[in-house]
Amino acid sequence: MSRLWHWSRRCSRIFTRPNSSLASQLNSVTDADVLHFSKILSSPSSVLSILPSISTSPEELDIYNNDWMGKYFGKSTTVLKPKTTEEVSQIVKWCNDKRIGIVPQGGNTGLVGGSVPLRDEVILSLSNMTQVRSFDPISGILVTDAGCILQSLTDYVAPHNHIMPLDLGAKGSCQIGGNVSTNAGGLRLLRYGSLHGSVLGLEVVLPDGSILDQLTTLRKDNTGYDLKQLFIGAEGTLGIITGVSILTPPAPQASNNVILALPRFENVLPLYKTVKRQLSEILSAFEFIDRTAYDLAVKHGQGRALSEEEVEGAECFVLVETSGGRREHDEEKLNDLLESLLEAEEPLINTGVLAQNPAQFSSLWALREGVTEAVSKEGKAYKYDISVPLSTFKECVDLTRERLRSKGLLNGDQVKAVIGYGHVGDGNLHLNVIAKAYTPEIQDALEPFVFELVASHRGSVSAEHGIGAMKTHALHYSKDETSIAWMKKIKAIFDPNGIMNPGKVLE
Ligand code: FAD
Ligand code: 2HG
Ligand code: ZN
Repeated sequence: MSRLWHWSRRCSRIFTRPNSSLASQLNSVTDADVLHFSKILSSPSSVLSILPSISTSPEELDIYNNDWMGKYFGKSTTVLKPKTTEEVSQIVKWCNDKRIGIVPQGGNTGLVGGSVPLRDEVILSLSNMTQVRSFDPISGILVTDAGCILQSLTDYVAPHNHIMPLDLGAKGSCQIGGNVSTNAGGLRLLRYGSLHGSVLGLEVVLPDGSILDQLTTLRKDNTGYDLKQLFIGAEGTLGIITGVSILTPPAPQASNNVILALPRFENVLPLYKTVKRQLSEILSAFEFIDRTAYDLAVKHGQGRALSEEEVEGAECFVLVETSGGRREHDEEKLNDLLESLLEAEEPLINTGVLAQNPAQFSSLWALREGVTEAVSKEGKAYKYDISVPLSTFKECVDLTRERLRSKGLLNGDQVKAVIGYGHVGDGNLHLNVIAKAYTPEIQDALEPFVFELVASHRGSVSAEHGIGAMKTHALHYSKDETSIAWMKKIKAIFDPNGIMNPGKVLE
């Protein structure tokens, strides 16, 4: 507990508080509320509370109150883990009547402080809602509880030769409801598009406790407004997603990948153009890692490290994945690509290392997916998840580094490294500043600097991780006044009492 107050005094911008007038009118959970929740929930282990009637130890609540990065934290006294939509509905109805704030929580892997309370809101964890409701192996449509972990769904559909339309480094912990609520992008977006396309239906408990049943399995349904789209990416501010209907694509017959070492960042764009042209329909991912990010991943033991010779003179790396229908055909295309790249008069790459077997395939991916983990082992990360023109990726990283240098912060004692990596195919750069600790000086050097930089390119301050608690004050850099005003009206219609994830997304 002392850490929380220590931080709240020293660094108020990180310990964000909900500041809307509605949020300040919300009530704390009382012991009478906890007794009521215990009656709603079928299993006694579904209620964790430090209040007298349950007396859970405060340490047991730590994992729910603290986020994945160790950056955001709340002081919730009570965590509820319902097993059914009906239980969720009854909890929400009670909270709405009593004006108690609710934070929906999935796998708590979010990177913008959206999944933990800002004060003492109730945490409603979906982790006990883990039933697959149906799967149609012909259409590939999966209907599932929102609390299912992404990896377990991938394992569930695999024997039917299907895959989930999204994949991300947090797949072992994040839940499908969390993925939908953040409109997670990840490593397959280039091929399978965003969740706005692959989610067919949702079941949502609305802030008054009513259940919106839009859990359709129809591919086509043009009957009026498509309400489910509002909840995709709403970060739990409009309701609690309890069920998801999602289209799973057939597993590709053949997948391959290659890591390419580039002498200069400037080669990334022409390389992307060449790769798209030559691989055309079998290209499924084109991911970028700068040299510092690569070195960090290797330092912290993520994935397959290239030999010293292979990385010599490389300024950055690109991971290319192919997914297609016939192995020989795809391998031939990939080999032709590599040959032409290496034999070009002015080669865009220094070298390319092709996975030779499934273990190497996974290991190359682990290197890319492992950057976030490596960053967290190296220090405390300030994460900017931005959409900017591809040609400006390096400039954004370099200008941020220079900014920190000019403030005298780029030294091992404060900022350790500034790195860039991300999804080139989606125009999404992950700009990470790795510090020894979160401090107000670094925060002030970075913001609004980074947001202004993004706005100068007409980019987005959140390409895929969302707004959460981190960027409520920065929404206007990417959305105009009219858009924000309409978002607020929509929030007020669904949640007039402001109980759903207060202080997140909208100020
Ligand atoms: P949580 O973190 O628990 O919650 C996230 C938000 O959704 C919160 O606002 C929460 O209130 C809300 N929420 C959760 N469940 C529900 C629900 N059922 N109903 C309503 N609201 C809900 N993100 C990407 O987009 N692409 C990536 O490639 C990617 N890679 C990552 C790699 C690592 C190692 C880590 C740690 C994170 C990564 N993320 C990535 C971020 C994060 O994993 C995603 O945002 C993920 O979708 C969050 O899912 P979750 O279940 O952990 O949700
Ligand atoms: C990724 O693409 C994730 O690896 C995480 O979106 C990015 O940690 C980050 O900044
Ligand atoms: Zn990402």
